[in-house]
Amino acid sequence: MPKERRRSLRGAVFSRLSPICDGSGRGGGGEREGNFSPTEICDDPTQMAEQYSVQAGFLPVNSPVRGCLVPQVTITSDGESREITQDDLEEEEVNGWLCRKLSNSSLSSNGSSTAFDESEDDILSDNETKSKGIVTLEHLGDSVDTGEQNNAWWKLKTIVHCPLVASQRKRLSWVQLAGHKGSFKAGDEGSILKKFSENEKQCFERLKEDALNSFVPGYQGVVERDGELFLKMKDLLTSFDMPNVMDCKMGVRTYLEDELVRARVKPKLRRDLYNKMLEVDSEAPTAEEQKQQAVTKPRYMQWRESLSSTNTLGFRIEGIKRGETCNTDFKRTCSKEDVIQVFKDFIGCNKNILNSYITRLQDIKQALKNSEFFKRHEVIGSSLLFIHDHTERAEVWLIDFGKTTTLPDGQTLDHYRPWEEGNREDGYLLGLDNLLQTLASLSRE
Ligand code: I3P
Repeated sequence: MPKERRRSLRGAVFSRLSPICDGSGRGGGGEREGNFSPTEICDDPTQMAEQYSVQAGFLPVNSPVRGCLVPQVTITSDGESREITQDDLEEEEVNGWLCRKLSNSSLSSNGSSTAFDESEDDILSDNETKSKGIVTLEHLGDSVDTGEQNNAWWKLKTIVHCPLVASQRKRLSWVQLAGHKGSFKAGDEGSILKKFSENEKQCFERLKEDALNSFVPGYQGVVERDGELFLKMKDLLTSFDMPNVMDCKMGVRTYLEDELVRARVKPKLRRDLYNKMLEVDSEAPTAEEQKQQAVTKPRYMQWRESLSSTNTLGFRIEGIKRGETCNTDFKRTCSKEDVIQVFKDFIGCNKNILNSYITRLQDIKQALKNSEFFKRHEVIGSSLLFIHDHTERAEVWLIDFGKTTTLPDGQTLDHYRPWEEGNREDGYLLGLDNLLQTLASLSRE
Protein backbone atom coordinates (compact mmCIF):
# COMPACT_ATOMS: atom_id res chain seq x y z
CA MET A 1 0.00 0.00 0.00
CA PRO A 2 1.38 3.44 -0.82
CA LYS A 3 2.84 5.20 2.17
CA GLU A 4 0.60 8.25 1.87
CA ARG A 5 -2.45 6.04 1.88
CA ARG A 6 -1.23 4.21 4.95
CA ARG A 7 -0.65 7.44 6.75
CA SER A 8 -4.09 8.81 6.05
CA LEU A 9 -5.65 5.60 7.27
CA ARG A 10 -3.55 5.62 10.37
CA GLY A 11 -4.77 9.10 11.05
CA ALA A 12 -8.27 7.74 10.91
CA VAL A 13 -7.59 4.73 13.04
CA PHE A 14 -5.96 6.66 15.81
CA SER A 15 -8.49 9.38 16.30
CA ARG A 16 -9.68 9.69 19.85
CA LEU A 17 -12.94 8.45 21.47
CA SER A 18 -15.29 8.98 24.53
CA PRO A 19 -16.68 8.24 28.12
CA ILE A 20 -19.43 7.39 30.60
CA CYS A 21 -20.92 8.19 34.20
CA ASP A 22 -23.66 7.88 36.97
CA GLY A 23 -25.61 10.34 39.16
CA SER A 24 -26.40 10.02 42.80
CA GLY A 25 -23.35 11.34 44.46
CA ARG A 26 -22.50 7.88 45.68
CA GLY A 27 -21.82 6.15 42.47
CA GLY A 28 -21.75 2.58 41.45
CA GLY A 29 -22.16 1.23 44.93
CA GLY A 30 -19.47 -0.33 46.94
CA GLU A 31 -17.02 1.20 49.32
CA ARG A 32 -14.51 3.56 47.99
CA GLU A 33 -11.05 3.98 49.24
CA GLY A 34 -9.42 7.31 49.70
CA ASN A 35 -9.74 10.34 51.87
CA PHE A 36 -12.34 12.29 49.97
CA SER A 37 -16.04 12.12 49.59
CA PRO A 38 -17.35 11.76 46.08
CA THR A 39 -20.09 14.21 46.89
CA GLU A 40 -17.69 17.00 47.73
CA ILE A 41 -15.14 18.81 45.70
CA CYS A 42 -11.82 18.13 47.30
CA ASP A 43 -10.35 21.16 48.95
CA ASP A 44 -6.86 19.84 48.94
CA PRO A 45 -5.59 19.41 45.42
CA THR A 46 -2.20 18.30 46.58
CA GLN A 47 -3.65 15.51 48.63
CA MET A 48 -5.86 14.39 45.79
CA ALA A 49 -3.12 14.63 43.27
CA GLU A 50 -0.87 12.59 45.47
CA GLN A 51 -3.56 10.02 45.88
CA TYR A 52 -4.10 9.64 42.21
CA SER A 53 -0.72 10.31 40.83
CA VAL A 54 2.29 10.43 43.06
CA GLN A 55 1.49 7.32 45.09
CA ALA A 56 1.13 5.44 41.87
CA GLY A 57 4.66 6.23 40.89
CA PHE A 58 3.96 9.30 38.88
CA LEU A 59 5.58 12.61 38.73
CA PRO A 60 4.75 15.15 41.38
CA VAL A 61 1.96 17.58 41.01
CA ASN A 62 3.14 21.13 40.97
CA SER A 63 3.56 24.52 39.61
CA PRO A 64 1.22 27.26 38.76
CA VAL A 65 1.62 27.66 35.06
CA ARG A 66 0.34 29.94 32.36
CA GLY A 67 -2.23 28.61 29.92
CA CYS A 68 -2.18 28.64 26.17
CA LEU A 69 -4.84 28.82 23.55
CA VAL A 70 -5.38 25.96 21.20
CA PRO A 71 -8.62 26.29 19.30
CA GLN A 72 -9.27 23.31 17.14
CA VAL A 73 -11.73 24.06 14.46
CA THR A 74 -12.47 21.47 11.86
CA ILE A 75 -12.44 22.21 8.19
CA THR A 76 -15.08 20.48 6.18
CA SER A 77 -14.85 19.45 2.62
CA ASP A 78 -17.65 18.72 0.26
CA GLY A 79 -17.80 15.17 -0.92
CA GLU A 80 -19.85 12.07 -1.23
CA SER A 81 -19.66 9.45 1.44
CA ARG A 82 -20.62 5.81 1.07
CA GLU A 83 -21.58 3.32 3.71
CA ILE A 84 -19.00 0.72 4.67
CA THR A 85 -20.07 -2.76 5.62
CA GLN A 86 -18.21 -5.39 7.61
CA ASP A 87 -17.43 -7.11 4.29
CA ASP A 88 -15.68 -3.98 3.11
CA LEU A 89 -13.65 -3.88 6.25
CA GLU A 90 -12.56 -7.44 5.81
CA GLU A 91 -12.01 -7.50 2.08
CA GLU A 92 -10.37 -4.28 1.08
CA GLU A 93 -6.63 -4.10 1.23
CA VAL A 94 -6.89 -0.94 3.22
CA ASN A 95 -9.23 -2.44 5.69
CA GLY A 96 -7.29 -5.63 5.92
CA TRP A 97 -4.72 -3.39 7.56
CA LEU A 98 -7.37 -2.04 9.88
CA CYS A 99 -8.38 -5.55 10.85
CA ARG A 100 -4.81 -6.42 11.64
CA LYS A 101 -4.62 -3.36 13.79
CA LEU A 102 -7.70 -4.48 15.60
CA SER A 103 -6.19 -7.78 16.62
CA ASN A 104 -3.31 -5.82 18.02
CA SER A 105 -5.30 -3.12 19.67
CA SER A 106 -5.98 -1.94 23.15
CA LEU A 107 -9.31 -3.68 22.98
CA SER A 108 -7.54 -6.85 23.88
CA SER A 109 -8.36 -7.52 27.46
CA ASN A 110 -4.83 -8.15 28.56
CA GLY A 111 -3.79 -5.18 26.54
CA SER A 112 -0.18 -5.93 25.82
CA SER A 113 -0.17 -3.66 22.82
CA THR A 114 -2.47 -0.98 21.56
CA ALA A 115 -3.33 0.91 18.47
CA PHE A 116 -1.36 3.72 19.97
CA ASP A 117 1.85 1.85 19.28
CA GLU A 118 1.64 2.94 15.73
CA SER A 119 0.64 6.41 16.73
CA GLU A 120 3.63 6.77 18.98
CA ASP A 121 6.14 5.37 16.60
CA ASP A 122 5.15 6.41 13.16
CA ILE A 123 2.85 9.32 13.14
CA LEU A 124 3.85 12.85 13.77
CA SER A 125 1.53 14.45 16.25
CA ASP A 126 -0.69 17.08 14.78
CA ASN A 127 -0.01 19.26 17.74
CA GLU A 128 2.66 21.20 16.01
CA THR A 129 0.08 22.34 13.53
CA LYS A 130 -2.55 23.18 16.07
CA SER A 131 -3.60 26.75 15.93
CA LYS A 132 -3.29 29.14 18.78
CA GLY A 133 -5.53 31.96 19.74
CA ILE A 134 -9.16 32.69 20.05
CA VAL A 135 -11.26 31.97 17.04
CA THR A 136 -14.37 33.95 16.34
CA LEU A 137 -17.03 32.31 14.25
CA GLU A 138 -20.13 33.41 12.42
CA HIS A 139 -22.96 31.64 10.68
CA LEU A 140 -22.55 30.80 7.06
CA GLY A 141 -24.65 33.06 4.94
CA ASP A 142 -25.97 30.25 2.80
CA SER A 143 -27.51 28.32 5.64
CA VAL A 144 -29.45 31.43 6.58
CA ASP A 145 -30.48 32.14 2.99
CA THR A 146 -31.81 28.66 2.38
CA GLY A 147 -33.52 28.52 5.73
CA GLU A 148 -31.79 25.28 6.54
CA GLN A 149 -31.81 24.32 10.17
CA ASN A 150 -28.12 23.73 10.20
CA ASN A 151 -26.76 25.86 12.94
CA ALA A 152 -23.62 23.82 13.32
CA TRP A 153 -22.19 25.50 10.22
CA TRP A 154 -19.90 28.40 10.78
CA LYS A 155 -17.43 30.41 8.91
CA LEU A 156 -14.33 31.86 10.34
CA LYS A 157 -14.59 35.57 10.86
CA THR A 158 -11.54 36.54 12.83
CA ILE A 159 -8.48 34.49 13.48
CA VAL A 160 -5.80 35.21 16.00
CA HIS A 161 -2.64 33.30 15.18
CA CYS A 162 -4.65 30.72 13.33
CA PRO A 163 -2.68 29.15 10.50
CA LEU A 164 -5.56 28.35 8.21
CA VAL A 165 -5.21 29.26 4.57
CA ALA A 166 -7.93 31.33 2.99
CA SER A 167 -9.44 28.43 1.07
CA GLN A 168 -9.67 26.42 4.26
CA ARG A 169 -11.59 29.14 5.98
CA LYS A 170 -14.39 28.88 3.51
CA ARG A 171 -16.43 26.33 5.38
CA LEU A 172 -16.16 25.28 8.97
CA SER A 173 -18.61 22.88 10.43
CA TRP A 174 -18.25 21.23 13.78
CA VAL A 175 -16.88 23.36 16.53
CA GLN A 176 -14.28 20.97 17.86
CA LEU A 177 -13.15 22.06 21.29
CA ALA A 178 -10.86 19.17 22.13
CA GLY A 179 -9.12 16.17 20.64
CA HIS A 180 -7.17 15.83 17.47
CA LYS A 181 -7.41 18.58 14.95
CA GLY A 182 -9.41 17.75 11.88
CA SER A 183 -11.18 14.75 13.33
CA PHE A 184 -14.58 15.76 12.00
CA LYS A 185 -16.30 16.44 8.72
CA ALA A 186 -19.85 17.49 8.12
CA GLY A 187 -22.13 14.63 7.19
CA ASP A 188 -25.54 14.82 5.62
CA GLU A 189 -28.92 15.34 7.27
CA GLY A 190 -27.82 16.43 10.69
CA SER A 191 -24.94 14.01 10.97
CA ILE A 192 -21.22 14.45 11.44
CA LEU A 193 -18.36 12.20 10.42
CA LYS A 194 -15.59 11.42 12.87
CA LYS A 195 -12.33 9.85 11.78
CA PHE A 196 -12.55 6.11 12.04
CA SER A 197 -11.34 4.31 15.11
CA GLU A 198 -11.97 0.59 15.43
CA ASN A 199 -12.00 0.97 19.18
CA GLU A 200 -14.61 3.71 19.14
CA LYS A 201 -16.68 1.84 16.60
CA GLN A 202 -16.82 -1.17 18.88
CA CYS A 203 -17.80 1.01 21.81
CA PHE A 204 -20.67 2.53 19.83
CA GLU A 205 -21.83 -0.92 18.82
CA ARG A 206 -21.77 -2.18 22.40
CA LEU A 207 -23.50 0.96 23.62
CA LYS A 208 -26.45 0.36 21.30
CA GLU A 209 -27.77 -2.25 23.70
CA ASP A 210 -26.71 -0.46 26.87
CA ALA A 211 -28.45 1.71 29.46
CA LEU A 212 -26.25 4.58 28.29
CA ASN A 213 -27.48 4.50 24.74
CA SER A 214 -29.75 7.52 25.03
CA PHE A 215 -26.86 9.61 26.35
CA VAL A 216 -24.41 9.04 23.50
CA PRO A 217 -24.64 10.51 19.99
CA GLY A 218 -26.73 8.28 17.72
CA TYR A 219 -24.30 6.05 15.84
CA GLN A 220 -25.09 5.44 12.18
CA GLY A 221 -22.24 3.21 11.00
CA VAL A 222 -18.97 3.48 9.10
CA VAL A 223 -18.77 5.52 5.89
CA GLU A 224 -16.03 6.30 3.42
CA ARG A 225 -15.41 9.86 2.30
CA ASP A 226 -12.58 10.89 -0.01
CA GLY A 227 -10.79 7.60 0.56
CA GLU A 228 -10.91 7.82 4.35
CA LEU A 229 -13.09 5.96 6.79
CA PHE A 230 -15.36 7.77 9.24
CA LEU A 231 -17.84 6.95 11.97
CA LYS A 232 -21.13 8.61 11.16
CA MET A 233 -23.10 9.96 14.08
CA LYS A 234 -25.79 12.44 14.93
CA ASP A 235 -24.66 16.06 14.98
CA LEU A 236 -25.59 17.08 18.50
CA LEU A 237 -25.60 20.77 17.65
CA THR A 238 -27.99 20.93 14.71
CA SER A 239 -31.16 21.18 16.72
CA PHE A 240 -29.87 24.15 18.70
CA ASP A 241 -29.94 27.79 17.73
CA MET A 242 -26.50 29.36 18.16
CA PRO A 243 -25.50 26.85 20.81
CA ASN A 244 -23.05 27.45 23.60
CA VAL A 245 -20.87 24.39 24.05
CA MET A 246 -18.49 23.16 26.72
CA ASP A 247 -16.26 20.08 26.61
CA CYS A 248 -15.23 18.55 29.96
CA LYS A 249 -12.74 15.71 29.81
CA MET A 250 -13.65 13.19 32.48
CA GLY A 251 -11.53 11.16 34.86
CA VAL A 252 -8.48 11.52 37.06
CA ARG A 253 -6.22 10.11 34.34
CA THR A 254 -6.03 10.85 30.61
CA TYR A 255 -3.63 8.17 29.38
CA LEU A 256 -4.01 4.42 29.22
CA GLU A 257 -2.01 2.11 31.43
CA ASP A 258 -0.75 0.61 28.19
CA GLU A 259 0.73 3.93 27.14
CA LEU A 260 2.61 4.04 30.38
CA VAL A 261 3.98 0.54 30.03
CA ARG A 262 5.05 1.24 26.49
CA ALA A 263 6.78 4.43 27.46
CA ARG A 264 8.74 2.50 30.05
CA VAL A 265 9.70 -0.32 27.75
CA LYS A 266 10.43 1.84 24.77
CA PRO A 267 10.52 5.50 25.76
CA LYS A 268 9.70 7.78 22.90
CA LEU A 269 10.83 11.33 23.32
CA ARG A 270 8.44 13.88 21.84
CA ARG A 271 9.71 17.30 20.92
CA ASP A 272 6.24 18.56 20.03
CA LEU A 273 4.98 17.84 23.54
CA TYR A 274 8.07 19.45 25.03
CA ASN A 275 7.32 22.57 23.00
CA LYS A 276 3.70 22.58 24.09
CA MET A 277 4.89 22.34 27.68
CA LEU A 278 7.27 25.25 27.19
CA GLU A 279 4.53 27.40 25.74
CA VAL A 280 2.61 27.07 28.97
CA ASP A 281 5.48 27.16 31.42
CA SER A 282 9.09 27.59 30.45
CA GLU A 283 10.08 26.30 33.91
CA ALA A 284 8.15 23.06 33.64
CA PRO A 285 10.71 20.82 31.90
CA THR A 286 13.35 19.27 34.12
CA ALA A 287 17.04 19.87 33.46
CA GLU A 288 17.25 16.55 31.67
CA GLU A 289 14.21 17.32 29.55
CA GLN A 290 15.71 20.66 28.66
CA LYS A 291 18.82 18.91 27.55
CA GLN A 292 16.84 16.44 25.47
CA GLN A 293 14.43 19.13 24.29
CA ALA A 294 11.78 16.45 24.53
CA VAL A 295 9.45 14.64 26.94
CA THR A 296 7.62 11.32 26.90
CA LYS A 297 3.89 11.37 26.36
CA PRO A 298 2.97 10.06 29.85
CA ARG A 299 5.15 12.75 31.37
CA TYR A 300 3.34 15.41 29.32
CA MET A 301 -0.07 13.97 30.09
CA GLN A 302 0.68 13.78 33.81
CA TRP A 303 1.90 17.34 33.79
CA ARG A 304 -1.31 18.46 32.05
CA GLU A 305 -3.38 16.53 34.56
CA SER A 306 -1.69 18.07 37.59
CA LEU A 307 -1.80 21.54 36.16
CA SER A 308 -5.53 21.38 35.53
CA SER A 309 -8.30 19.92 37.69
CA THR A 310 -7.99 16.38 36.30
CA ASN A 311 -6.04 14.89 39.19
CA THR A 312 -7.94 16.74 41.88
CA LEU A 313 -11.52 17.01 40.68
CA GLY A 314 -11.66 14.11 38.23
CA PHE A 315 -12.52 16.29 35.26
CA ARG A 316 -11.13 19.30 33.45
CA ILE A 317 -12.55 21.93 31.17
CA GLU A 318 -11.10 21.49 27.70
CA GLY A 319 -12.88 24.18 25.76
CA ILE A 320 -15.89 26.41 25.48
CA LYS A 321 -17.72 27.98 22.61
CA ARG A 322 -19.80 30.84 23.83
CA GLY A 323 -21.50 33.14 21.38
CA GLU A 324 -19.10 33.43 18.52
CA THR A 325 -15.94 32.72 20.42
CA CYS A 326 -14.10 29.51 21.11
CA ASN A 327 -11.75 29.42 24.06
CA THR A 328 -9.50 26.52 24.94
CA ASP A 329 -7.35 28.42 27.40
CA PHE A 330 -8.18 26.30 30.43
CA LYS A 331 -4.96 24.38 30.94
CA ARG A 332 -4.44 26.01 34.30
CA THR A 333 -8.02 26.02 35.48
CA CYS A 334 -7.48 23.88 38.55
CA SER A 335 -9.18 25.03 41.72
CA LYS A 336 -12.83 24.40 42.36
CA GLU A 337 -13.36 28.16 42.62
CA ASP A 338 -11.89 28.68 39.15
CA VAL A 339 -13.97 25.86 37.74
CA ILE A 340 -17.14 27.27 39.29
CA GLN A 341 -16.36 30.66 37.80
CA VAL A 342 -15.92 29.19 34.32
CA PHE A 343 -19.26 27.40 34.60
CA LYS A 344 -20.84 30.60 35.82
CA ASP A 345 -19.56 32.46 32.77
CA PHE A 346 -20.70 29.64 30.52
CA ILE A 347 -24.24 29.33 31.86
CA GLY A 348 -24.82 32.94 32.84
CA CYS A 349 -27.54 33.58 35.39
CA ASN A 350 -30.10 31.33 33.79
CA LYS A 351 -31.49 29.01 36.48
CA ASN A 352 -33.55 27.02 33.99
CA ILE A 353 -30.47 26.07 32.03
CA LEU A 354 -28.59 25.30 35.22
CA ASN A 355 -31.39 23.10 36.52
CA SER A 356 -31.65 21.27 33.21
CA TYR A 357 -27.92 20.54 33.31
CA ILE A 358 -28.19 19.25 36.88
CA THR A 359 -31.13 17.01 36.01
CA ARG A 360 -29.38 15.68 32.94
CA LEU A 361 -26.20 14.91 34.89
CA GLN A 362 -28.26 13.10 37.52
CA ASP A 363 -29.92 11.07 34.78
CA ILE A 364 -26.53 10.27 33.33
CA LYS A 365 -25.30 9.15 36.72
CA GLN A 366 -28.29 6.87 37.11
CA ALA A 367 -27.72 5.44 33.64
CA LEU A 368 -24.07 4.84 34.48
CA LYS A 369 -25.08 2.93 37.57
CA ASN A 370 -27.26 0.70 35.42
CA SER A 371 -24.75 0.35 32.62
CA GLU A 372 -23.00 -2.95 32.01
CA PHE A 373 -20.76 -1.18 29.53
CA PHE A 374 -19.59 1.26 32.17
CA LYS A 375 -18.79 -1.49 34.66
CA ARG A 376 -16.67 -3.32 32.13
CA HIS A 377 -14.71 -0.45 30.57
CA GLU A 378 -11.84 1.78 31.55
CA VAL A 379 -13.03 5.16 30.36
CA ILE A 380 -10.10 7.38 29.46
CA GLY A 381 -10.07 10.64 27.50
CA SER A 382 -13.82 10.73 27.24
CA SER A 383 -15.80 13.94 27.59
CA LEU A 384 -19.14 15.28 28.67
CA LEU A 385 -20.40 17.78 26.15
CA PHE A 386 -22.65 20.52 27.54
CA ILE A 387 -24.87 22.31 25.02
CA HIS A 388 -27.49 25.02 25.55
CA ASP A 389 -28.97 27.91 23.66
CA HIS A 390 -31.17 30.97 24.19
CA THR A 391 -34.33 28.83 24.16
CA GLU A 392 -33.10 27.43 27.49
CA ARG A 393 -32.75 23.94 26.13
CA ALA A 394 -29.75 22.28 27.76
CA GLU A 395 -28.29 18.85 27.15
CA VAL A 396 -25.25 16.87 28.22
CA TRP A 397 -23.86 14.03 26.12
CA LEU A 398 -21.18 11.41 26.55
CA ILE A 399 -18.71 11.66 23.71
CA ASP A 400 -15.28 10.38 22.62
CA PHE A 401 -14.74 6.68 23.18
CA GLY A 402 -11.43 6.31 21.37
CA LYS A 403 -9.52 5.41 24.49
CA THR A 404 -12.29 3.55 26.27
CA THR A 405 -11.13 -0.03 26.64
CA THR A 406 -12.68 -3.30 27.71
CA LEU A 407 -11.47 -4.87 30.93
CA PRO A 408 -10.27 -8.45 31.15
CA ASP A 409 -13.05 -11.00 31.73
CA GLY A 410 -14.34 -10.86 35.26
CA GLN A 411 -12.86 -7.46 36.10
CA THR A 412 -15.08 -4.47 36.79
CA LEU A 413 -14.41 -0.92 37.91
CA ASP A 414 -16.28 1.20 40.42
CA HIS A 415 -14.90 4.41 38.86
CA TYR A 416 -14.26 6.00 42.27
CA ARG A 417 -11.31 4.14 43.74
CA PRO A 418 -7.95 5.90 43.50
CA TRP A 419 -5.95 4.71 40.57
CA GLU A 420 -2.96 2.50 41.11
CA GLU A 421 -1.18 1.05 38.17
CA GLY A 422 -2.86 -2.23 37.35
CA ASN A 423 -6.30 -1.47 38.78
CA ARG A 424 -7.28 0.55 35.71
CA GLU A 425 -9.57 2.82 37.71
CA ASP A 426 -10.39 6.06 35.96
CA GLY A 427 -12.11 8.20 38.61
CA TYR A 428 -14.96 8.97 36.24
CA LEU A 429 -17.66 9.01 38.88
CA LEU A 430 -15.56 11.15 41.16
CA GLY A 431 -15.45 13.66 38.31
CA LEU A 432 -19.16 13.45 37.72
CA ASP A 433 -19.91 14.04 41.39
CA ASN A 434 -17.61 17.03 41.39
CA LEU A 435 -19.32 18.37 38.30
CA LEU A 436 -22.65 18.04 40.08
CA GLN A 437 -21.17 19.82 43.08
CA THR A 438 -19.94 22.59 40.85
CA LEU A 439 -23.41 23.13 39.45
CA ALA A 440 -24.96 22.83 42.92
CA SER A 441 -22.66 25.62 44.12
CA LEU A 442 -23.90 27.81 41.29
CA SER A 443 -27.45 26.97 42.09
CA ARG A 444 -27.01 28.14 45.69
CA GLU A 445 -25.67 31.52 44.62
C1 I3P B 1 -3.13 16.38 23.92
C2 I3P B 1 -4.32 15.77 24.65
C3 I3P B 1 -4.90 14.61 23.86
C4 I3P B 1 -3.83 13.58 23.48
C5 I3P B 1 -2.68 14.26 22.75
C6 I3P B 1 -2.06 15.36 23.59
O1 I3P B 1 -2.56 17.38 24.73
O2 I3P B 1 -3.93 15.31 25.91
O3 I3P B 1 -5.90 13.98 24.63
O4 I3P B 1 -4.38 12.66 22.58
O5 I3P B 1 -1.69 13.26 22.50
O6 I3P B 1 -1.05 16.00 22.86
P1 I3P B 1 -3.14 18.89 24.77
O7 I3P B 1 -4.56 18.79 25.28
O8 I3P B 1 -2.26 19.61 25.71
O9 I3P B 1 -3.08 19.41 23.37
P2 I3P B 1 -4.89 11.23 23.05
O10 I3P B 1 -6.00 11.47 24.04
O11 I3P B 1 -5.39 10.59 21.79
O12 I3P B 1 -3.76 10.49 23.65
P3 I3P B 1 -0.98 13.11 21.07
O13 I3P B 1 -0.11 14.33 20.91
O14 I3P B 1 -0.22 11.83 21.15
O15 I3P B 1 -2.08 13.06 20.05
